[in-house]
Amino acid sequence: MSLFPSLPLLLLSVVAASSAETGTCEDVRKTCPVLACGSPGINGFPGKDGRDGAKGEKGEPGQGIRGLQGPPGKVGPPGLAGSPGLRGVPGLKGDPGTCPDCNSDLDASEREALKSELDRIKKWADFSLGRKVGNKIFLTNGDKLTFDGVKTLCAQFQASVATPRNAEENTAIHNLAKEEAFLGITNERTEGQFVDLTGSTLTYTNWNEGEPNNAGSEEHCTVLLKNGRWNDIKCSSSFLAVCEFPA
Ligand SMILES: [Ca+2]
Ligand SMILES: [Ca+2]
Repeated sequence: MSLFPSLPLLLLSVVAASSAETGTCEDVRKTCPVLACGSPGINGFPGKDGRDGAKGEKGEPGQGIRGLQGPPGKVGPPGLAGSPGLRGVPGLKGDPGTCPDCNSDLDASEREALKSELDRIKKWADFSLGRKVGNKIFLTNGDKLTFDGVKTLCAQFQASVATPRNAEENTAIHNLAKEEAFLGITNERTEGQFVDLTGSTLTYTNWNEGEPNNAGSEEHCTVLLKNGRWNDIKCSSSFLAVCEFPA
């Protein structure tokens, strides 16, 4: 008999030694007695992801604790301007102002000296040029102007066209004017109704005989004649300018 076992016996010995390692291999060996069982293989890679499923129904509101309020959002754009408010009540009366050029710093003696000087100048004017009656003084510069021209001239000196309110003032103008002179009396606004330059109805008149006659339907101004009486005349004619100033 040989010292070495036969080949079939050797294979059976190897299979018997490894038969206790796995049940699966044993099961396989039952169907194939000559198959040698090895170690289990390693796991393969995971398969690809499946397709997304259908969208589920909306869930019920949660029951958890409400979170804290977030920070304020950004400031929005400015709105449209509102309507003006009601007028406020008047403020309190302010303090008296100052006027550096008003000579308010003149003392009593200086003011008295100025007043005396002014009175003296008025007397010069009265003596040399005009005629003072009551609180008026009538002056002329000798110009002959239309009625509008006389009004403008007098206004430049804060005066008005000479307008006699009584016989004494009429005489004063007559003595001053050596020529026919315009008076501040017209019916430019309403024919037949002579008024003074403030629009007031006359309380004294001294019309010449037959006047006012509105000759040619164009006599709407008044001139003092050389006899001291009045005549209505065209305003566009030129006569002596006499102004009256407060005295
Ligand atoms: Ca007239
Ligand atoms: Ca006339």
